[in-house]
Amino acid sequence: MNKVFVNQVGFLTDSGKKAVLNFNAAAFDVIDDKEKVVYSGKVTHFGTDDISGEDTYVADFSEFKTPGKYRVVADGTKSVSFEIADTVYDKLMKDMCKCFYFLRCGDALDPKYAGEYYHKPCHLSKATVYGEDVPPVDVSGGWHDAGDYGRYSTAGSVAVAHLLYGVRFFKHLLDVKFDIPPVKCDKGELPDILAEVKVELDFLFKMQREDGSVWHKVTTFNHAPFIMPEEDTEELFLFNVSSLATADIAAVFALAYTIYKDYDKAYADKLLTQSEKAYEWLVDNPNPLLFKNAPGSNTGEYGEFEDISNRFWAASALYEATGNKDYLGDAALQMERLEGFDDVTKFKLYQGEVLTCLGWGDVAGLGCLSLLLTGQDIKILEEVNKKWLDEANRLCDNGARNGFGLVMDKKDFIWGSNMELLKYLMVLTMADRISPTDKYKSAIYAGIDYMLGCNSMDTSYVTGNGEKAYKNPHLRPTACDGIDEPWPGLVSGGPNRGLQDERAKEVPADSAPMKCYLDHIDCYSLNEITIYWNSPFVFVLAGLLE
Ligand code: G3I
Ligand code: 9MR
Ligand code: ZN
Repeated sequence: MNKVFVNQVGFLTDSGKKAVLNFNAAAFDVIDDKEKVVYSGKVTHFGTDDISGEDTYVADFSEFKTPGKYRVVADGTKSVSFEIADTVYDKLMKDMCKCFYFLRCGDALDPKYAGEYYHKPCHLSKATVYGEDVPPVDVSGGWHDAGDYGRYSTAGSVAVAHLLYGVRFFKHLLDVKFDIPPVKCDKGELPDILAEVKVELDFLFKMQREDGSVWHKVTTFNHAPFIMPEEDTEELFLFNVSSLATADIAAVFALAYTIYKDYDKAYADKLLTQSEKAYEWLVDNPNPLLFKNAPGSNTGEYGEFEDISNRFWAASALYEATGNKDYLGDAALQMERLEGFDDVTKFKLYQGEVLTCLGWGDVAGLGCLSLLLTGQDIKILEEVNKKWLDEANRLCDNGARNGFGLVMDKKDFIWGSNMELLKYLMVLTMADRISPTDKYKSAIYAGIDYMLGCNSMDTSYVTGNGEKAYKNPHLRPTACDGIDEPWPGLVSGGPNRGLQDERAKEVPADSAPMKCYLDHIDCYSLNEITIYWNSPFVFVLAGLLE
């Protein structure tokens, strides 16, 4: 079927603008909402590739800059409508940030802020410490991780990190208002983004034990069925301490300290104290304490193969926060260890340069963001700059291999592929700060276009944003709140060649990577949502709007 794929939200006036056609057309027009032709151009044949499953033709209208509502039309086939405006992403940003509020656990969501998506208080009972004969612990609060109701220390830390690095690099994030309950601070009220992040930080404090170490997760023994959060009253368990979780919170508390100190001195001091406490535990416990699910338990594992990248992140973040050279020495040491592994693929969960990995499973890239924040002339930064630019160039080479200009490789279409892309866009965003070039900018535009509908599924992967936005996230409240539409701003995991759930088997096995997707609520391996899939998009969009 003939299709015109386009970013369904739209474009900034000055950004690159294109639609991708899966058929040949002599020419294309951009028409306004009264069907008047406002721009015409010729399409360029790109051809086939190994990710999209389409023979593509590109319609570029970057030079058209007049704000308004438009469609692209070619040989009678019309795209969905989209907008050109400098405010075009305002709603998207607000929606994506507000999702964290909707995912809050513990105290009820207030109908005043949550509207019809309100739910009652949940998961307030104390949690049993698995395998230990000690009194149960209050770890209420934070955000539900995803479509499930688990709360996981590493995943939570990484989501917070994307948001807070976003704040550090792109100050205007502090001005985004998304209608959540106000929180007082020394200076009056916290900016919304900091008020929301504080909810998760407060929870992470509770996940830290007296000795500084951190429980890996708190969940029921097995995933709840499709019920509202307040109906999920099964026993909660705190599962084992891991050095992964301990290092990640050491890092994220140090990062948070650098921001909250300008708003709430006492809170910031507590962040730094607890960060250092976690770090001391790591120093006293140099051997990796990884994580495996307890036998028979099926909630998220978030297993990693090494904790070097986590220790590197912690040391880098603490160095940036305190200026203490001991941490810099540790960071350099961990970086050396990380690069010294002879078989990198054995322990890496993602494709690409390990020092640029920014997901829950490989966090060395987050450490590099802290080093980049120092802006200092330090030796390891040379290495970081080089690795980040090399990676950005590798990504641009990928982008040149398909008509969508998408920087992804076939191998990136794994569970949560949209995060693989968003991580790459974070790398390109930083590369463009280190060494600005149009090549990086075009790759970022192409990635955002892909997320918002310019892909061979013709689907926007953010709910409520785009005429053909997906509507059926694997998300328990959405599955059972009786409301037709999910709340807006949820980023889907996206296409996954692994097709790792029962329903996903309905996708033809020979589908192109970009088409290994189904907008079905059962599809947790293709269409779940998580806090750490929303958070990198907030970072990338903040960078774009800077
Ligand atoms: O590392 C390998 C890579 O070498 C290989 O090429 C590729 C192809 O299969 O797979 C890579 O591993 C994948 C791994 O994630 C790393 O990204 C696995 O296939 C994939 O199954 C695994 O998926 C994770 C999934 O849990 C299952 O463990 C997702 O990343 C992770 O986001 C997801 O997290 C869940 C939580 O457990 C529970 N809460 C919801 C959340 C989102 O679905
Ligand atoms: O809903 C769960 C989702 O959040 C997880 O990502 C996924 C993998 O851990 O598991 C989902 O829960 C399924 C469970 O694992 C097996 N029974 C069906 C559940 C979904 O309805
Ligand atoms: Zn809850």
